[in-house]
Amino acid sequence: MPEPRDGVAVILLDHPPVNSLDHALRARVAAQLQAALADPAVAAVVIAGSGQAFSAGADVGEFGTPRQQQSPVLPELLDGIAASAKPVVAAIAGVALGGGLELALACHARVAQDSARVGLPEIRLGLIPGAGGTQRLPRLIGLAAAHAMMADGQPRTAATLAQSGLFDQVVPDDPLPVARALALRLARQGGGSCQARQAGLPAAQVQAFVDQARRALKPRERMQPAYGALLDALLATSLPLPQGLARERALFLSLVSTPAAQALRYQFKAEREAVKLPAALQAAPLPVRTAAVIGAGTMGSGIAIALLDAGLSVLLLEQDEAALARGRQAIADYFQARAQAGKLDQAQAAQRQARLHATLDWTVLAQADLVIEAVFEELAVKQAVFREIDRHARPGAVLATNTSYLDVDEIAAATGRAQDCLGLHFFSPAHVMKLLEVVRGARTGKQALATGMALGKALGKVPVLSGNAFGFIGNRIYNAYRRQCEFMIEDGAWPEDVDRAMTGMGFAMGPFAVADLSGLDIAWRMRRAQAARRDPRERYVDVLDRLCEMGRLGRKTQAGYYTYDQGKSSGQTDQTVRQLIEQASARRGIERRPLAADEIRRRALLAMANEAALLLAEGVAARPGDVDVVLVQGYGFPRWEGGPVFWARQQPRERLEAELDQLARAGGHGFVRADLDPLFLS
Ligand code: 3H9
Repeated sequence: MPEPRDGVAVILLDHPPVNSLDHALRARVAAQLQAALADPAVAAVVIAGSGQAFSAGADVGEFGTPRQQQSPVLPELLDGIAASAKPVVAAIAGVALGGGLELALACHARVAQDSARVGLPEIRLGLIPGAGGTQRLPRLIGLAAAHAMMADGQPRTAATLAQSGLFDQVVPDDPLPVARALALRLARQGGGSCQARQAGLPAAQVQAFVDQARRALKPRERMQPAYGALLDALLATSLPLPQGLARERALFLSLVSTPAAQALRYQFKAEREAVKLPAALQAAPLPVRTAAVIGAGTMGSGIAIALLDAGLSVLLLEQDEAALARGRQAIADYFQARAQAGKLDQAQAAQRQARLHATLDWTVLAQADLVIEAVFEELAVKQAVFREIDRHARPGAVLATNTSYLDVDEIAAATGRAQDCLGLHFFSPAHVMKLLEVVRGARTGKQALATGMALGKALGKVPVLSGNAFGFIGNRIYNAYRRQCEFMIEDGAWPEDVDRAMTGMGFAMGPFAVADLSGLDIAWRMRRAQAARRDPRERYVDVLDRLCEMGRLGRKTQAGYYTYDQGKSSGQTDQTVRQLIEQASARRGIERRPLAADEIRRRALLAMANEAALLLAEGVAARPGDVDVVLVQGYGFPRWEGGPVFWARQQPRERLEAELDQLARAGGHGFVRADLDPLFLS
């Protein structure tokens, strides 16, 4: 610890990259605090971060290991700070998350830079704050505001919390000098304000709040133990602080090893691994300041918005003035709505729009560092666009096709520079959805690939590398899943049984409700295109085709697998559909039998895991975790279940193999049974 200046000792949290509070850092802080308390020259202490963070909280890698329990554990360290006879002030810049914010809460006072981002994101790891957050935060900012921060887990800027009571001061610049001055002032006044926050909150008020919040829990929150535990912890705020802290600790420890917490920690790591290219493919990305988007439809406009939001200049190209005007208007409407909702100020909205240049003139492509084609999903159309791009784009520019299924190599072949071409599969709405599949063609160069991944990160997305295979990672798995669900309705389940089973495990929607929402005609068109190549021995469920032939194209025609009342989004069972399904079963000679929810889920998950193993064996997915990240980020797979690979790894291997054999028999000809080994590697 440096010599105290003016009687203030500064304890610097110094554990790059984010000052996570692992055992070594906890021990260092405890030792420095002890030294400061023992030093008569020290009147007060300031704890500050270094680098980009105050602290990102407990070390996620330590969870479930003995080091997490090694003294000083975080609550022990924070008790020491709170009980300190000399005032301790937190100087917060950068992020203060989880245990990092709890450390600040245990201090006698807090000074934050207005841009600091603070939050208690433990719920996103299947936990509750375990070092005082559930007890100290409500005492400072009130139950409702504290609950909101802990239940959504999202960081907030100190500026937005300036009036909340969380901070003693919010300052525009470096908080350290202000924190020093405050610490000295507190020392002169004879201590901090911690003692005032020992008492419990009014019991009746706490009970009423918790009862109401429990009633308001959403179904997906009820499936995760941390949400209920958070309310149990809040109930304890009516107790004196030491008892409340003990209750919180017990609840926290009961959550650490739950399947949900393990799955969420796995997702945390898998997500951070997925965004990095495997070592053999790494290269320095090219700088991208100006991007061109070709096609101003829903997808193109969404991509343009994502690029503008990330600070890039965007050239938006279309074939005709009317289409261009529609795209330009959609983008303007979006920024207007954001400004009206208070998410952007008018100046920011205007700035973002000013970086958009919408034009019919293809020669502007020469200004672009990166071109993203987002036109109609048809090979010949995309190839024609790529030929044109090849004529105008500057040498070395990265050329991307936004496609969900098409062959990136065939599109790249329309240019004379396949090394600069790759696929960027955005998900709709492109400015909202986090997933971005970055598709590596046979001749995609490392630099183009690295640029695609870096762009994804710059857009705030989770970019995942995929090989160039029909449907890439996500749609390949989703198709296998949907196909299995079709088998199940032919075997005896109804669409609503399947949908209910999947939403019952936390999927946002079931596969048949999704199909109705996206429109059955998309799949129908693809099925017809593939019909000539389909092996007649393959098990093929034709219910969707029959529905389409009847004009039942999904929600847009108020009828698909379900029927929909005008303006309603939830569908109803339809006897016509049941008859169609019964006829399909009869044609295949299947005696229908009811399928229990558990069987439906296992078959669906097994089909996904089987396809994941195939994708890994084929090298389409680079790492098992990548598959799970794709399913969670892009396909509504419940994050707290980890993903299909994570699920498979939790199953006894013998049971998995036996059930997969059954699945292969039920799938019949054309079902490719995978060797499951790739799921269990690394
Ligand atoms: C907790 O605090 C429990 C307590 O209540 C009770 C305890 C008793 N630990 O995301 P990035 C690593 S629970 C370990 O790529 P960004 C991360 O793995 C904790 N490592 O950067 C990555 O490493 P690598 C509550 C962590 O700038 C590197 O830092 N806290 C931790 O996009 C950069 O991360 C949270 O949940 C950690 N806590 O975002 C905070 N955090 O380079 C979670 C990060 O080897 N973290 N790393 O892949 C975040 O939200 C973001 O990482 C952050 C930076 C905003 C900090």
